[in-house]
Amino acid sequence: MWSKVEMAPPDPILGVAVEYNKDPSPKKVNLGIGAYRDDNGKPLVLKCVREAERKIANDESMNKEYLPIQGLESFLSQTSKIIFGDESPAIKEQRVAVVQSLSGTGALRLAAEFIALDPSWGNHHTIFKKAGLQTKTYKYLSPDMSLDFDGMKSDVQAAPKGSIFIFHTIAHNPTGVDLSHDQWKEIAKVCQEKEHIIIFDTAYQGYATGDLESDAWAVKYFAHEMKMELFVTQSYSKNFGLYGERIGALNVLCNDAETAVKVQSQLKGVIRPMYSSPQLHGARLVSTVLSDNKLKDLWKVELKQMSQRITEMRSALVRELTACQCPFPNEKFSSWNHIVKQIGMFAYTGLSAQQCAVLTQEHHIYCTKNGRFSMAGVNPGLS
Ligand code: PLP
Ligand code: TYF
Repeated sequence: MWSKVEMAPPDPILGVAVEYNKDPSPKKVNLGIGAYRDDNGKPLVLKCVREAERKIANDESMNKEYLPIQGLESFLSQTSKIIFGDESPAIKEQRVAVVQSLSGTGALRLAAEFIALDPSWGNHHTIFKKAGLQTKTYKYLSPDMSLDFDGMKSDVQAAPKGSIFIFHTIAHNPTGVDLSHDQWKEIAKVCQEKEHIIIFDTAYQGYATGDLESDAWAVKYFAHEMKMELFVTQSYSKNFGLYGERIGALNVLCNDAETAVKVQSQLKGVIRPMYSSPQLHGARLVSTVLSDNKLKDLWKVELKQMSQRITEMRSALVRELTACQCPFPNEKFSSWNHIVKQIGMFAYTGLSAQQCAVLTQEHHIYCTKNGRFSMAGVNPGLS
């Protein structure tokens, strides 16, 4: 019955790890997946997470009952504050409908399902359908690796009224190129005029500046200054190092508290037939850390350490490439400095798929074919 099923292509990012694992060379380096590694190239479990796990393990009152559909209440109340800020008027006015999700990917999927389902957004539903459920891209990066702001803005402007835009809150993957505050302001104005629906995808909060507050600037500007209704997805994979726990959230910012209650009820309707209720452990870990000031401070210190190490590795890589007079990816480049200017977890090197293949075949360096290096995979032991 299933013999005619064709082989699905490997995931372009996760497939790199499969190839890496097959390579017997002791020199091999994995710059594929965006997952933090320490100075020795090893995965890192944060101290605050270990401490939270000990607390949970020793607490006999913590059972393993099912969570409610929307998730762990103590997690939900904390997670919105992380992105909108402790003093957020939107939270105080109870205008945020929030549900726990299977990390950032799950949150995005919930947002898409909600948009497709909500009858009051029939027009957007039609747009999705008319487009054959296809997505379109907007201009973002210039060939010289700077932001193509004019291109982006004109695409946002030219899109049909009420289009759905996904923006990366901070530390754009894969380019490492973000908008300035002034550029965000211009984009926000256009989005408001065109009544676009914005989904802020937040997978790297804390990884750009090392500071949670400043990394959430764009979301807070759209929410509090522009007073726009928004979707905000959150992932705790990177900034808590909780990759396998699959913990995240979807926040839907509404104009009033009454709407937020109705929206959350609809989100529960999306969740129930998909996976019934979310997982407990990751939510408990995050909420244990966030509700204990000592652990929360430790988290912030550890997050800063991770982001700083990556920044240092950017400089070190450029230093080494420059010292050995490594040729640039192509004639459009006159230095490797774009790697230092980029922020977040990745370096978008400008290397072609062919050049990446040479790196892998001749030097056992594994990266995605678009020339993206996960900078967390770089460490001082490699030079
Ligand atoms: N969005 C972006 C831009 C990402 O890079 C990632 C991966 O980290 C995600 C969302 C979601 O990842 P996860 O499902 O592991 O939280
Ligand atoms: O871009 C990355 O490396 C991260 C991790 O299917 C990731 O976002 C990669 C592939 C994937 C899910 C997450």
